Amino acid sequence: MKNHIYQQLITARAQQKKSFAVLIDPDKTESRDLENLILLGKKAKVDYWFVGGSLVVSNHLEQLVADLKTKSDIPVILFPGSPSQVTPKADALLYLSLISGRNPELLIGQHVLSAPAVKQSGLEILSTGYMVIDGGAPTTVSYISNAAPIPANKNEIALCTALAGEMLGMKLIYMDAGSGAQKPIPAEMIHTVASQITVPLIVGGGITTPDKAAENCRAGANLIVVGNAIEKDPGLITAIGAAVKDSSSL
Ligand code: 1GP
Repeated sequence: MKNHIYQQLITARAQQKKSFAVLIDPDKTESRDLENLILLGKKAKVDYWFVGGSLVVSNHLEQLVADLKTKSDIPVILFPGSPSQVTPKADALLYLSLISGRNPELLIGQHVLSAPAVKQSGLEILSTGYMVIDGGAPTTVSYISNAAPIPANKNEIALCTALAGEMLGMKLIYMDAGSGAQKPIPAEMIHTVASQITVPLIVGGGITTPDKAAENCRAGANLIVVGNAIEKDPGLITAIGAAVKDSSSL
């Protein structure tokens, strides 16, 4: 089984290098915007493209992944809201189990149904303990998942959830306030979790400024994900990318 990207993440964590992923929602990206995004992403040394969304209505996910693969050499990691968002054209798949929720379908049910197709895809599988943190207002992920997010001030719940995920064998923990969250995850919660787990920590949701990205890195995030803010202002890739890289080895 491939584990190239996981090795990269582990090495970066060991060397205290911070990574930056740009989330591209297939529903919100036209091909002319994509050219510009790719250009900016290459210049900013973006580490990964994440592709997916809680709800993808269009059917051009595959084409989007194919375009990213031909026009850039930045690895493409699928961040699927459902099994229909799996394509072998990508490099890896965040195999998400919603461990902050109590919806059995998103903990294991969908995985059972899609396991043969996922295995056949040949993608690098990154088992991920996915934790949704309250971002101040309902987001698509909190609504679609039909599962309560972890309250933003309950650091101990976040910690115990992440520890349980790690001990169950998950290779990554992803703390997400949800796309377009009003409030990103508090640095204190990130620090509480990051200081106790030993697997790479992904943090996203509602990050709109380079300062917030840097603060999250200092708090212990290993990989920062930004989607919405870059959709609105693609130029932010440069500043956020620099802030993340500058936070390495701090
Ligand atoms: C959402 O973590 C990602 O799942 C990114 O969130 O779109 O708010 O940056 P934003």
